Amino acid sequence: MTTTTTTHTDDAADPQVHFWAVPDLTGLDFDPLLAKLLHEDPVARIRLPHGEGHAWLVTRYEDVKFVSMDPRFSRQAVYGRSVTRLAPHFIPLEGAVGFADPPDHTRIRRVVARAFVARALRTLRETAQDVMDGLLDRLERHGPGADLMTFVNRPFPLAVVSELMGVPEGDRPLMARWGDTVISAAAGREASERAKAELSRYFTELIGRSHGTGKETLAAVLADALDDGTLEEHEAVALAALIQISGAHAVTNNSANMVYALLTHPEHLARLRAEPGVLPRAVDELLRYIPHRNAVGLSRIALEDVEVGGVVIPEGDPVYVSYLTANRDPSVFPDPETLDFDRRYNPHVSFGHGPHFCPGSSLARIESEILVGSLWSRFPDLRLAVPAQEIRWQRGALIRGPQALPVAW
Ligand code: FLV
Ligand code: FLV
Repeated sequence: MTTTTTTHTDDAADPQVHFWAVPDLTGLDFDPLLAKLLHEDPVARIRLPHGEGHAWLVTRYEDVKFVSMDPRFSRQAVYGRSVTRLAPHFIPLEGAVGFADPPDHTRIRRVVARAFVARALRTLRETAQDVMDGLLDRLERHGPGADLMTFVNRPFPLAVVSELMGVPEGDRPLMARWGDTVISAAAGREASERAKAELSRYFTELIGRSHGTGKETLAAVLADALDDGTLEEHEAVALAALIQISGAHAVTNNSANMVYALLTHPEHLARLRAEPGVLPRAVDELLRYIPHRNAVGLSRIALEDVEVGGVVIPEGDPVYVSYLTANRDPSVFPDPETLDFDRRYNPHVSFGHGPHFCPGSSLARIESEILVGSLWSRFPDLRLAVPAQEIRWQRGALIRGPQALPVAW
């Protein structure tokens, strides 16, 4: 968190570049460097543990929205560049929508938009509730002391996105393993790249056998898009991998953090129990409040000199935004450090902003509402089975979450 220098880069002598060692934080603690930058150096330069050189980090709400909207900041230009970053590898496969700019980006996104329309989501909501009811039956049979991560938070989002995609039940443990390896800074570059190659082979095969099946799975939609020439195969495969793996991994951990937040804020939990109608608003406030990830994810490259918050970012430099700090900007969110279920105006950016805005945000909200709602209607006295300080948190994570969440009722 302090400004340090290294000996082998151009930034070595530059005291203005913050070296971000990225600590393994516990609970819902907010990264102290992020908080400091938001208030003291809102357009800062940083170095992360992997990659080369420095990047800019933009932390204020309006600046974050500006950078994530403006076409002069390119995702395509990131591909193949060794931008300073948290993970030793890049998470998306080649051809992924995360690395695309318009018009390619627009073409790729349009294909999946169909999978997330209201009618499809109504069906998925019913499926998700059925899955949840089954998981809670198993939890009850196991009895108090059960780990909620094992019984609910891992299997639930995995099952829901697998139903959407058309991944058969028997293949789901593979998905979980690949997700944990790819979306991690701790598995090592080699293991992560191997898992990416395996994912790629898997989805090539799944999409390959979904041609002309008439099914409504996302794999079948992607097969159609290959047949009509909208997508190239590596784009379809990378898109499937990103939705399947990111979708399950993000909700598993974020919803576990929601459960932890409620169990450690008893007044908020009591309010939610007394007024179930508050649930959608509570989920949105939890989305704002929870520090979803460590450090920052995928950068953009400035295609020309661009002024951001009074600082000129030079052409060719990588730029990160932090949605976590944007969500805590006091000029938008009064008393931002307070979890407040009565916040009526809550334009948080937890799903990003601009063209790369999460396509699964509605599904993620549905999943979190079902998870939080069902847990306490089924187990009104649900509580941690160990003191909160004894919960262990994932290490070397990109997306933050507990290792286990032992509960009693
Ligand atoms: O999909 C992305 C993503 C998902 C997420 O849950 C957290 C993130 O930080 C990211 C990200 O940085 C880039 C993505 O493409
Ligand atoms: O956490 C990251 C991430 C998560 C994700 O679900 C998809 C992604 O593309 C990413 C990413 O690119 C960088 C991350 O740190």
